[in-house]
Amino acid sequence: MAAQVLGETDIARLEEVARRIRVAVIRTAYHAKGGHLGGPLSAADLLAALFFRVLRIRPDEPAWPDRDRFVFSKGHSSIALYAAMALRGYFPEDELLTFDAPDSRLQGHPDMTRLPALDMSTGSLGMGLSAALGMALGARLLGRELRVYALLGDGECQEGEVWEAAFVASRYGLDRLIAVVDHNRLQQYGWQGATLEERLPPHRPGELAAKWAAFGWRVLQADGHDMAAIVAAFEEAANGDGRPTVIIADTVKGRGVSFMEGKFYWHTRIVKDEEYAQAMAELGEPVPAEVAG
Ligand SMILES: Cc1ncc(C[n+]2csc(CCOP(=O)(O)OP(=O)(O)O)c2C)c(N)n1
Ligand SMILES: [Mg+2]
Repeated sequence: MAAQVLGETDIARLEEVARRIRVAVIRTAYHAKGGHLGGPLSAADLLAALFFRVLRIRPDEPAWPDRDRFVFSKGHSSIALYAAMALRGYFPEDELLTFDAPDSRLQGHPDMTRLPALDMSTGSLGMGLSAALGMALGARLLGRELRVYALLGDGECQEGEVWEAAFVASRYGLDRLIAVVDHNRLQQYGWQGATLEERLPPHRPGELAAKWAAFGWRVLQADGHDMAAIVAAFEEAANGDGRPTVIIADTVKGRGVSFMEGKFYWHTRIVKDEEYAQAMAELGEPVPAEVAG
């Protein structure tokens, strides 16, 4: 596929989608009085690009057999996935406020038995790439020209099953399988660093790229908050060279809300009224009257 020219308006449109995903993440977690924040915010730009540019999908026909498949392997960040799906038209945005309620389709971790538009249930870290691998093999067997994308966390890449799937994918030369790693250098707790607030990253610098390459994958790297760079990486990834491709996206956990950025303890936390107001202001969203003052 020839690279498509991406104009400034396209980039601005995708950036606005990412901003709206972040707003929805904060609003949803605030109303649910719980939920993850750091990981959803780091993945917002990647999800905007995927759902509004990269994935060949039909929200009004979710079971379209030739759709690209998407496995959101870092399922704990489901709020951002649901926000992207709502904005793309899979279900009304208001439904986001049912997040994590017992009878909601939007469970704390994505459940495809509740929300059939999902290609996979996730939440137990490490398993998503294996499912994506199976989908890519199945598509090849059926002669379907679709691609399979899987979004993983960098902490998740400590799971052994990730590497079992990685080795099998390259052994089969599945070049329509594309993994993306949200490389925000933090996990839930991790190993303590110099101070109580600091945490060591799950991988040493450069280690993640070297590992994927050693497992036979083509490795692309991109700034995961630079929309033009993200789209360019996805376009390059679509030109298969006989190997599966991983895009290592450099991101910041909590991106977009100053007091959450780079702080491991914002992985999951209750958002207080004043924090909600500040986060909305920073995201350029009118501060809701009920918490403004
Ligand atoms: C198998 C498994 N072990 C532990 C957890 C609990 N858990 C949820 S999120 C998380 C940290 C994930 O870190 P990372 O993959 O880097 O995600 P991100 O930084 O994008 O939030 C952990 C340990 C889990 N969901 N699954
Ligand atoms: Mg991480």
